[in-house]
Amino acid sequence: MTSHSNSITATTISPMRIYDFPTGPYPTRVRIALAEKNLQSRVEFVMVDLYQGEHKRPEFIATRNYSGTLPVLELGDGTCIAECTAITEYLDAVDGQPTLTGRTAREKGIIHMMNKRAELELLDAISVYFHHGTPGLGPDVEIYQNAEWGLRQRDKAVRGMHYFDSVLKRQPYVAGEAFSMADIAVIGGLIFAALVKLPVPAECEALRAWYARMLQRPTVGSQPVFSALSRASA
Ligand code: GTS
Repeated sequence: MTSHSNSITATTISPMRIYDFPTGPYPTRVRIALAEKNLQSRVEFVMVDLYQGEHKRPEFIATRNYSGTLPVLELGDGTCIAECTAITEYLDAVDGQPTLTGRTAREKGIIHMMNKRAELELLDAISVYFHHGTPGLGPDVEIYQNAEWGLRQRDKAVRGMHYFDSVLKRQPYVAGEAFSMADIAVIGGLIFAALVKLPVPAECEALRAWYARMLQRPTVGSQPVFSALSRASA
């Protein structure tokens, strides 16, 4: 007998709105997850201007995301889900094709671990560098900066690049044999690295080759951040 209780089809997906900054590394993670599942057309994207500090306004903090960050997924009933990992897990639960967070207990555990490691060792570290070691979002938004802390996190991120290089020397994807949420998190890290002009060291050949391969994926290469990056480097 086939049970339908857990298989929520695309037609039953609740209306979704994403509070978004289209060229931001974190919002791009959710954009990639949506594209992998071909769900973009089911989502209304609402731009929140980070450089104007719209994500720090009391109304946004009170009603959308206490942490004052993007992206935020808002469901039809008004429920707001922040954090890229949580949003990706939600999307996997409503539409598991393809799965990005793992099918078996082992896959889920490894993907969650590698995703967290990508955040801790690379993406969040570069984000801290951006907000503390560079002008970040500008003086009106960056009300406290600690340059020393920012620079330490930049160095941590470079160590993280070497770590992911060592991972990708022995397997094709960040969490093993298949593309997952953990690859998307490392992609987010390398997008942020490009935005802050922090190059991937030349000796990290496996990481560089993996990234070139990721950029060939239509769900990745088509994201607006990449056209913004090429315009900036032209
Ligand atoms: N842990 C959060 C997540 O995974 O969603 C981090 C989200 C985050 O830092 N988002 C950035 C943000 O809101 C967006 S972007 O930098 O990628 O564009 N930054 C603004 C701020 O003030 O921290």
